[in-house]
Amino acid sequence: MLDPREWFTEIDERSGSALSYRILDKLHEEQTPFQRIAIYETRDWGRLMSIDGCVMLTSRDNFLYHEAMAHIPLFTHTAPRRVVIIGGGDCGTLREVLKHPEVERVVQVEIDERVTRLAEKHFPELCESNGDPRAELLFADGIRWMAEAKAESADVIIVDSTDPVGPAEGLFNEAFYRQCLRVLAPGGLFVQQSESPIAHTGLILSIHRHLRAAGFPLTRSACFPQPCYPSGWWSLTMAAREAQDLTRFREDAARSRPFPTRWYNAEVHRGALALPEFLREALAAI
Ligand code: AG3
Repeated sequence: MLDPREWFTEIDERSGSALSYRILDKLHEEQTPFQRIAIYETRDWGRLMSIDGCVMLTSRDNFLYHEAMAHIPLFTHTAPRRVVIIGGGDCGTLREVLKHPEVERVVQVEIDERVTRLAEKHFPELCESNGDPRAELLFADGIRWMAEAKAESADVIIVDSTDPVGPAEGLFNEAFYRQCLRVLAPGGLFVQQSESPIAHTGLILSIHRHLRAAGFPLTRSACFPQPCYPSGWWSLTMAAREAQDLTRFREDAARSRPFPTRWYNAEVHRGALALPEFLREALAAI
């Protein structure tokens, strides 16, 4: 029997499942005013950050999630210049967004400065673009920030949050989505991490319902692998300010992108948009 202290386990009560990593060391743990953050050295997945017992990322596989969250919306938008990231404190999404040369300004609004400070220390590769003059890192409540933001001031809003419990709960409802719609400029696109297609299907459906109720005419989910999250399979959900076909994207630009990626390419983008039958049926019925 292995010493249980040598394993980090995330228990996902919602789906009645758990996920474990062999760990070598706990590098840090602290309670911030918002949440409990821990950093581990794993044996096989590099470093791992957890928040309130939930895996946020590992060094080895975070590129899947971060590339999906940045490149799918940015190649779907026809001319993404002004980007807002809500959450995203580890800066992995920010780094991918800044790879797009047409992006002129990115404002990231993270509620908990400690997430960023710990990422700078333990995941420096994710923070390597934080000094980019196009990026502004704010530490504030994203819900309040959005309510006070200027109308039509963003082309893309990316919500890179924790699960819809605790500080992130208010990022998954109609009131927040209404503010996002107001802040989006014509042609604008909203995207949110929307949990597991198989383990949290009901949540995905409710995100679509609330987005439509808030006035977004079109919504679309995409699925991608993410081994370190419950079920190993994850999703993002996009919503367009105007009725625009969200299965279309700047495919030529995606093919000739002037930056390296490890997951994203035009083919996986198209593949991620293909909905599994159970999800397609469930979404058709909302
Ligand atoms: N994204 C965290 C997604 C939610 C993970 N949920 C879980 N493990 N139960 C934020 C971190 C990546 N920037």
